[in-house]
Amino acid sequence: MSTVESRRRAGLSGLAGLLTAAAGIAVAELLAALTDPAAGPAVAVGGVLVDAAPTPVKEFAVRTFGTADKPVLLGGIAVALAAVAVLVGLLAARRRWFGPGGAALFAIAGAAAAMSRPAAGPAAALPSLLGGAVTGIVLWTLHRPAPRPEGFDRRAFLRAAALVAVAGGAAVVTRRVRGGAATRDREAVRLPAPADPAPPLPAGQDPGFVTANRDFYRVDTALTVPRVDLGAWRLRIHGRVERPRTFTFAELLRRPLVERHITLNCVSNEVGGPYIGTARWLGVPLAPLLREAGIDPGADQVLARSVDGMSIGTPLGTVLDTPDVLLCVGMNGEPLPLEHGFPVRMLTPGVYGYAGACKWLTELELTTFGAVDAYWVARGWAPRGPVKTASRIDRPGAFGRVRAGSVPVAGVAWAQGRGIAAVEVQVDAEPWRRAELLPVPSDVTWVQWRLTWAATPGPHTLRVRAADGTGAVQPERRATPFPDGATGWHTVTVTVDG
Ligand SMILES: Nc1nc2c(c(=O)[nH]1)N[C@H]1C(S)=C(S)[C@@H](COP(=O)(O)O)O[C@H]1N2
Ligand SMILES: [Mo]
Repeated sequence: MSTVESRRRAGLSGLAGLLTAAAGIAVAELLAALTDPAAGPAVAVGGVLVDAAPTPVKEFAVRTFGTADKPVLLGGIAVALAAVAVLVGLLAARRRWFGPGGAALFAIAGAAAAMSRPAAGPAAALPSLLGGAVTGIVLWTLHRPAPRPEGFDRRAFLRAAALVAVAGGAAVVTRRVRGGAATRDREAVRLPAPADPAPPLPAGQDPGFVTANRDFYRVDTALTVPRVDLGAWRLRIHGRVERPRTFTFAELLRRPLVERHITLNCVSNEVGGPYIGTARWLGVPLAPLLREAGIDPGADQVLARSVDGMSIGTPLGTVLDTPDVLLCVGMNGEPLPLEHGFPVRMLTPGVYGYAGACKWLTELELTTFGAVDAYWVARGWAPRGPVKTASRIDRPGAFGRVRAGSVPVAGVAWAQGRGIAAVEVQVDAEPWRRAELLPVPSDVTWVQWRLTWAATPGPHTLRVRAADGTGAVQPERRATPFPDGATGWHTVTVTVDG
């Protein structure tokens, strides 16, 4: 055989590996879309990797890719899978058994991943096993020993290509249709008026005080947004309570609802980072619900669990003593967006999201910190996550250019629960200057601040620091987010043109 010919055959064998793997995955994803979307091999393997990733890797992913971390991970899996599929194709051309053998290994890995996912039963293995069988059988028939001019069965090749197109297309359509059901459920929700509406925002605020839902940051481990079937959804309160209870969504909506402006932020936010937002939340106060269930005095942790297997533990004392710890059903006048936890999420003012804001909530278990480590705590983050006092310069932007003269400097500062007493800004080595604080509705929101700077030409460095309601000034010392939140003064460098 000529070199050209053997190269051509190797190319075709590699392509056959790729194509048959794609056919298998398409069939697996179609079966998953029809039965249990979480059992699809791509999302299941991705989910296992997310949960298994060491904390520094997760931190790196959130820091580097932000909300795009999920597409980046899924893309990485696809590239790795493609490389192995090509390899299996090449090996199968030499030894026919390598095809089904390689496919079986993949099927087992996908099945194991799917079965290990939260709320998965043995049936979760089926999509991967079926997909593996398809890949194995097609590879086997492709490499029929009968000599053919192309080196393998051309008709089987075309059939595999057709299978990829049909099954893949059907899987995408099925997912869309099923996903659409959650969207329709959400659109059909009519939120009752709050029994206790949010106090009106004081006059004189900047428009950016409330973050629009579409601009609100998103941080979670869910590779695909959980789509909850509202009719089947229940919230269970159990554990160390005298009277365990279960609520439907309609039952929750019948309770008196409270509406508040509350700022939520992520422990992974770097100094100056974007993972913070303020919304007008509508929800059921949690403390009375727990009291009605009869709290066992031995409990000290409220462990929230979600449909996607997340667990988030909040100190029981914080839940009982903080006003307005809510089971949220509404965000800025709408039902919760799917990405932000539809139908119900928890919100604990003054506590970072990882320790107080479980999305897609299904369960609240009263337990102890001694008995259960929640998801992030098991990964080394602090068990309790009180928000640290912080501040950020939003204008001028980092490395921005401004014209000499009067330059507006503005930003936000937050210390939910303690409130912000003062914000100061320093230009280069000049004395610190007090910023003006815009009015706020309560001490659980961020505070907008501003001052005017007489900017002179040249490069300048601006720094900001805040003092909370107790008078404590945020520490200058830089700390990374892990394990209990970043510290340090946000600093930006700007160039002033003459
Ligand atoms: N189910 C679930 N809830 C979750 C998370 C998650 O990964 N899964 N992440 C938490 C974290 S770390 C934060 S900061 C907030 C972010 O809420 P948002 O995405 O609505 O802004 O959700 C919290 N609730
Ligand atoms: Mo977070």
